[in-house]
Amino acid sequence: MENAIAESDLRFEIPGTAQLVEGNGGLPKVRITSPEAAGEMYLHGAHVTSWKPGGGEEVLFLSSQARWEDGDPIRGGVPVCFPWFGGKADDPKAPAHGFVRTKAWQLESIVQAGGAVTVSMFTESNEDTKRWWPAEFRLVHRATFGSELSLELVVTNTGMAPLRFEEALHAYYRVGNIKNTRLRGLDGVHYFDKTDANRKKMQHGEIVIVSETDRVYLNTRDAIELEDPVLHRRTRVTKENSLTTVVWNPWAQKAHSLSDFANDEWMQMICIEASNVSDFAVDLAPGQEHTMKALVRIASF
Ligand code: TA6
Repeated sequence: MENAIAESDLRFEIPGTAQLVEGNGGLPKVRITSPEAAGEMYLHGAHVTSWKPGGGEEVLFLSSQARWEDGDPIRGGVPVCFPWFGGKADDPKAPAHGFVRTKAWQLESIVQAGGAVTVSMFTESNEDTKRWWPAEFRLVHRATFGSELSLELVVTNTGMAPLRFEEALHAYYRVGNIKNTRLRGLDGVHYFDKTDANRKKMQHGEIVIVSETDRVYLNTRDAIELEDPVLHRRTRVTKENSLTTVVWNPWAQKAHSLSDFANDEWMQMICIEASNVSDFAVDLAPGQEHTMKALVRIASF
């Protein structure tokens, strides 16, 4: 069965620290229990679904209604969007956010360094991917679970032709109550408002979520800080090689329309997505490699 734990992957396990176990829906996952953090990453979509620094509170939001099936994305955690973001411009039938979040990846390595553990998974172009996208590529998602969460997305053009792609680490953060959160770091940045015909607007001051919010902030490398007075924590996301930041909360009505999302869960999450989308898609020459990185830190107050 494609989604069973591969015997050959057991060699990557680190006794007492990194186990390959059967997760929801029977999908295999790597479970991390290290001195610095606990965490989980599914081979399905190379999807990080849990990070608890210092064995403390969960930082990522995961829907109670998430689907755990080959061919479906997992609602919550960190879906990997590639090689396009949202709908595919020239093919309305193509899966939203690309095709790598809905399929099984392969385990490349599990490495412990001090109290942190790095799990690397990869996927490559094949006959299936070429049905949607002709390029030859290799994609690695490297997640380091420690007192910080580090996520690296490495794209290699393994073909003879140049390629262009969009990418996003579509992270869902758990919040106490979305109405009380504040988001800083995007003041003065232009964005496309997907709730208003993609009109181009400018952010003034901090972001307060008061309705459905779906924005692509443009040409920004800045760190983003999420302040949550209910959970008494600040979540700081710094980025490398990422020129767009997507901010999303479906609010009530959109939440109702999502079959893998409970009706009231919109109050408990916000997506902050290190990305390269829209006008900031990445061009890669044959043989070239591109690494986008997001680093997440938590501070209590
Ligand atoms: O990242 C924001 C967004 O592009 C929204 O437009 C919304 O559709 C969200 O992603 C979730 O997309 P999904 O395909 O996972 O339902």
